Amino acid sequence: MAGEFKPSTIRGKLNSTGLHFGIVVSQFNSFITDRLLAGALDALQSAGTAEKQIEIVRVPGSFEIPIAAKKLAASNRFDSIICVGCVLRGETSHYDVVVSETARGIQLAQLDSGVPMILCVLTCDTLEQAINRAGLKSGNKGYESGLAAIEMAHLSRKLSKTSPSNPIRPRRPSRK
Ligand code: INI
Repeated sequence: MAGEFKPSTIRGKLNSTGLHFGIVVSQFNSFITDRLLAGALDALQSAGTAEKQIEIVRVPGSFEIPIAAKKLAASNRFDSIICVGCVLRGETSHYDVVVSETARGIQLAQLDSGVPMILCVLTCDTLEQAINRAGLKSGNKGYESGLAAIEMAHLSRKLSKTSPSNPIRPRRPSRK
């Protein structure tokens, strides 16, 4: 019988000592985004994060989140950034544009900067759905995002240390 098959696994811890977090919050649908923000802060505080480890930036709408998140990342002061917004489907196709460009912008910002960004942007058909996902029935997406921000901050540090472009051990020369 083969022995136990246990490849090494890298994962982030849920302890925020020494980490700094940026939170970008859209003011559009603030009734919802304020609840998401409260959930994220709750998660960060439960993990021992102090106020001075967190900076909050408010933007007009979700569409403006990516530029603010990218600028925060460029400051090199943050280990991860939580992007908080709520887009509700209206009568026009504006919803689709805001949803896709916000998600795309956040993804580009994290890939360009290398700073993990957590997508806490609700995209819902109705206000009721959004209320449920902001703490009423289906948990609080903000809380989940706070935990994800801590985990990704750790993971990102670990992966940077072990990345082939920044090896902790020199790679073995390949055999010819
Ligand atoms: N912004 C949101 O965050 N949620 C919405 O539901 C929304 N709707 O429906 O229009 C919204 N629009 C504003 C947009 O994000 C920009 O702030 C605006 O277009 C100015 O660039």
